[in-house]
Amino acid sequence: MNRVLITGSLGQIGSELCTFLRQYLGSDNVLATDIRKIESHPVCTNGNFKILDVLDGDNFEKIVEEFKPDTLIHLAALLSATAEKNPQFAWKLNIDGLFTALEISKKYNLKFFIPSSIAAFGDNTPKIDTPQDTIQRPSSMYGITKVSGELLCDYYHTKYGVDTRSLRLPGIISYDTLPGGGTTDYAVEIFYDALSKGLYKCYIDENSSMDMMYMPDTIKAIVQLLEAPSENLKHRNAYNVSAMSFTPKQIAQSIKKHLPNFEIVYEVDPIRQNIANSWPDSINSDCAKNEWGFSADYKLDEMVEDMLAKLKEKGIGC
Ligand code: AKB
Repeated sequence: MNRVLITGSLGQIGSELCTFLRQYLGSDNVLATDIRKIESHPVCTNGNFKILDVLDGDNFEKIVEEFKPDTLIHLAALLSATAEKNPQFAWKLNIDGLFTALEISKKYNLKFFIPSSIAAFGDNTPKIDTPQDTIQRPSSMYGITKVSGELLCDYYHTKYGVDTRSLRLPGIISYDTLPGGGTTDYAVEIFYDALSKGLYKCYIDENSSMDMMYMPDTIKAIVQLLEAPSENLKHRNAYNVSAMSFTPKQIAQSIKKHLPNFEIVYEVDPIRQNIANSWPDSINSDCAKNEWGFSADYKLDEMVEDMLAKLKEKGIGC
């Protein structure tokens, strides 16, 4: 990976991955793209940036021809809660967009990364210590696009030799850019409301356990996977990765250690709760560990301490 084009760069993962890769590879070697431009955003001002709708294949190809990347990181997608509200468009963006990106990767011989998700599992998947290879019958449209995406990436690898790689990401917790439209977003929102209001109304039931990972571990995992020797990757599309698994009640308890007056109340949203109920409680990341050395540095308490410190530095709650 020497020269990277990123789609969906203004999203939660894209914005931080872009900043990291500009430092890691040199700013000239990263092209950030997104469907919109935010004039004052560091992703748009601190390096190469272009507007790209991934459904516009001609423009996508033109941008690749001009920039000549060797790697495509494809992050443009709808997340689970938004996808459930607009399933037709979710299919179009998540699958047609992926198809276009894979066709371009085939034509220009690009290494390819796309996030899959814990959403690729469903009700009849083993919920605890979910294995790498297991039943995948998701019930959400987002999950359906993620399983289809895994299969498409496998197809392009075995049939055309495209170097596709993917991670089944859990909920990602970060302090830079807010997530948008996911089921696990509560685990980020809770920090903002804890600091600014001392109270969080949680839309997920207090005892619903889901896998999560802090952004520094997420960036590390994406880069490590992209740099792993191809021959080591037996489960390319996609690897289970998780750093911690907790319930709203458990994260609230951890936040209370720093903010003793913090209160959490529950107003469960049935759409997002249904999605959460269909996902695993905790997934097994052993294949990622064994095949390319995945490891995560942050568990719940370390993540909470760092999040609160970083958000205070940003002036949240002051
Ligand atoms: C979501 O909640 O939709 C995402 C995910 C787990 O893929 N954060």
